[in-house]
Amino acid sequence: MTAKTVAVIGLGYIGLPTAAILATNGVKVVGVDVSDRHVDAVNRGEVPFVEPDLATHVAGAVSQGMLSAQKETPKASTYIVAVPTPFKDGYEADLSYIDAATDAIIPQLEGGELLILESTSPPGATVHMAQRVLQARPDLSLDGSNDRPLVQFAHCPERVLPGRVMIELVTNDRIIGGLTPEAAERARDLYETFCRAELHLTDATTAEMAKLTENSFRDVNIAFANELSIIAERLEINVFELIDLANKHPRVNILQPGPGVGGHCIAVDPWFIVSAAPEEARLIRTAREVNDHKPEVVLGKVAARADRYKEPVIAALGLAFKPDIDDLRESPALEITKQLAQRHPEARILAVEPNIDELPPALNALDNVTLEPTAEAIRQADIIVLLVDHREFKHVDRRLLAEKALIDTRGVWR
Ligand code: SAJ
Repeated sequence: MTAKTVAVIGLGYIGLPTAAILATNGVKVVGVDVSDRHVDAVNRGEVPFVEPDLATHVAGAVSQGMLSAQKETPKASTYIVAVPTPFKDGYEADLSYIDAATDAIIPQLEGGELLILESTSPPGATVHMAQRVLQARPDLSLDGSNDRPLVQFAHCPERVLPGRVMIELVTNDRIIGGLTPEAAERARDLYETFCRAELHLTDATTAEMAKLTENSFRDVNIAFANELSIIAERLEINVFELIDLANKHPRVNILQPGPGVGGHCIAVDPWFIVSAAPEEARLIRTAREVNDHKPEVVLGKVAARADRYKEPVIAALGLAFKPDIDDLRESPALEITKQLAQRHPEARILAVEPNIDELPPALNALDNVTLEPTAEAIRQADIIVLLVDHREFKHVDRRLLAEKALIDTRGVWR
């Protein structure tokens, strides 16, 4: 076994940056991924997706021989598992990727290894991983008892914001939850090689819940803002002004309403808490429901305007799940645009997304949707629905909006 090799399982949005930053800080890293595209890209010193500064780290680490990638799980002293944890029907977490990664590690274990779960996980996932290993390998133990060699487990959730990953990996505090205190200390020694902020040690289940709690806090706060937007509509006042004013209070900090909550974290993670404690997690569940209902509210507002035209031209500004990125995953803006096209076959839908070059398959299959530049869509539209607060939309000449029916879900043009 290579004494100090770290194997990072999953070379995606979290695994690859973590592998690269360890490697550029003197740790020998082998990255593992099921995708040939990811493995080949990394071995060429390239990055298979966009993230500022990541390419420089990967290229440097590969050229110095500190980082390589392969499809097989190698022997290593530490394993970091950073694979997806989506949810299944009924919002229960799907641990099949974690299980598959664990099953590939099991035959490589010789005793003395540390397994770190980084994937956002439901409470109990690290214990589940340890049980899976120990069931398959009764020759190993968590505490070295009965002369059985030790295998250690920790959960160290990532908390980095896409677009700022290489900065936040270094500057964000980290939570490290060990199944034993020794496992947490050993994981801390590894993360200390690149993390300059504080490392907080706890148990694994608290660490799992801390990550879910952070994203649920944000989801509940956004749900509050979204509910206020619906109340404000009824009262015929401007919700963005309302929130600005309430936030002048020193102890009030309300987030912004929008067309719904997207992405693969905040719209997913709260369900892991609900699924773990369905009776108790009432507020967290309601927040999810409020945010998931918001696209329907926006569609209702557009329908009320569209009914006044025989063949309305509707510009949908923005498809991404948040501003100034090209990520369309779980995007309410994309879903609203698709629903507009399906529910209003008589309408022409002009989709605008400055960060992509072609329509995604979900829209390309529809006859009445085209991808248009911002100015052209605004020029042609009867109705404009602003769905994402991209920089480009903030700078639109307001005179071009006169005489158009406007639905500004982000308060960009108020
Ligand atoms: N949103 C609003 N109103 C707001 C803020 C956000 O409607 O005031 C919407 C956005 O438009 C977007 C969604 O929420 O659709 C999520 O965006 P986000 O910027 O809040 O969060 P993510 O999903 O990009 O990243 C989050 C971060 N978590 C927190 O800020 C607590 C990040 O630090 C985590 O690492 C990431 O989830 C993750 O991987 O879990």
